Formats: sequence, structure tokens, C-alpha cells
Amino acid sequence: MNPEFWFTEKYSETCGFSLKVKEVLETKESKFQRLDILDTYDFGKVMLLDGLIMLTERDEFVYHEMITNVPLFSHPNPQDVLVIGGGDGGTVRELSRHTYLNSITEVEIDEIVVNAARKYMPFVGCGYDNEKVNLIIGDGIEFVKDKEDAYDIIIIDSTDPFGPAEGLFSGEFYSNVKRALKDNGLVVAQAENPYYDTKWMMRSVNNMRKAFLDKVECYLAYIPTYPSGMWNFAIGYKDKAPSLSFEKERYEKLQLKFKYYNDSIHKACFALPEFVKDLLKQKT
Ligand code: AG3
Repeated sequence: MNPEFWFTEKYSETCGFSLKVKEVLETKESKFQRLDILDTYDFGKVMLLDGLIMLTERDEFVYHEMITNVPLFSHPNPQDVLVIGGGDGGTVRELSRHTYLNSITEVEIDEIVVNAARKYMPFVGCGYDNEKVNLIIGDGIEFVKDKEDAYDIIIIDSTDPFGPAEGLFSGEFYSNVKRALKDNGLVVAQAENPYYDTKWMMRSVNNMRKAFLDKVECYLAYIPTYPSGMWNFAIGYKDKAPSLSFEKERYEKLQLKFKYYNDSIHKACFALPEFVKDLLKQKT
């Protein structure tokens, strides 16, 4: 291999993020997308989908801890959780640590993501080792259409809002998600970043707002290998605002060891910079 092989994810025509690559471990194409697994010097194993960084060995913990633990510790009594997407297994790995859950269902559209994670990325692929995880290879959009009052938490762990994931950011999908949730249910979705292509972030937040009648909050986490390093999550709720809910007793009893999330972060992640608050005022 060329000793100076660099991978660059372009954020715009004039800006990007580069990693020097040790080795390309796998390249595969499904009917949905292209997948590459790289081994890199600084961030370890990296999964790309359609040329965009989905996760790296070194910083995946931020995303996976934050997309699961914020909703789980906001909900008074989560029992049944549905994950849409999340084929790499990182989200179900985090959920598996909440041993009191009754069921964990994941609907992932593309089997090559699951297989590659299991083979090359056991640190996330291990999520599937838990017998409680029921993995369904299928279309999450179709899956939620006929569900009613079925889940306490729905986590939308998707790629960016184009290609196979486009429908996961639509208003119709969020309405179906709301119906699939039980009374005090919560939905959380990865919702892009406030620097590049902010229309994606706003489309997702605004569609969720319409479905949840404005009961939506945003929170941030810092992920160096995602565009801008500042990542937004949108959380829709039926009952109490997650920024004001924290299940302290359960948190203390479980004594989980985190690398990013903790009780202070649970509150702090909802504090938004002024320019993000301004963006969020755009109701399109
Ligand atoms: N899903 C969100 C990745 C978004 C990153 N976007 C980008 N690099 N352009 C991550 C899946 C991890 N389970």
C-alpha cells in the first residue's frame, strides 16, 4: 500500500477531515450502500458508509453512550426499547448494560453493516452477544407503521439524511414513531451538526417538533471524527422534558462505568450555545 494513504471526508468543497490509513480491511457494496472498514493510526478501526465516517474505535463511546443513556435515565421506567438502524451494534451494547430492560429490538436495513462490525469491530459488534437483543433485518420505516403503544424508548441511530436513511428524518415517520410509543415514551434521533448543511439538522428537528407538538429538546455531545466535532441529538417526549428528568436512584444503583456520560453531563448536554439556540428558532 502507498505509505502516504490518507482518507478524507469532505465537509464542503473546501473543508474536510483526514486520517492516515494503515490498511483497508474490507470494502463491500450492498443494494443500499458501500461499506469500508479502515485501520487508521490515530482513531483505530473506522467504519465508512458511502464514504462518510460512521464510527471510529477511539471516539464511538461518546455517540453510543449519549444516544442511549440520556433517554434511558430520563424515562421513569423503561422496559421495551426499539432501535432503528444502529447496525454496528454500539447502541445495543450500551442498552445491554441496562440489565433491567425487558426487551431490546433492533431493526437494521443492511446486513453487511452488522456482519462487518461483528468481524472487524468487536468493541461495538459485541452488542449482539446479549440474548435479549432481537435483531431484525428490515426496513425501520415499514416496521413502525403498524406499531401502537409498544415501546418506552425508540432510538433512531441512522446515517446522514440522504440515501437509505432519508425517510428516517421525515414527518410521517416521526408520527408513526409517536404512535408506537407508550404514554410517557421518548424518541431520540441523531440530528446532525450546527455548522455544515444545517438545513439537515433543522429539517429533522422541525419534523420531530410537528409530530410531537413541539415537545422536543436538543442536546449536544463532542465527537472529534464527525463534521464539526459538535453533534446534535433531538429528543421528543410525550410527558416530562428530559432536561428536567433524571432518574438519580437508578443511576446510583446501577453504578455503570462510563467514559463520557454522567449525572452532570445529563443536565449540561441540554445547555446550548447561543448560535445553536438561534438556529433552532428557525421553524420551517
Ligand atoms: N450514525 C451517525 C453518523 C453521522 C456521521 N456523519 C458523517 N460523518 N457525515 C452513526 C452510527 C453509529 N452507530
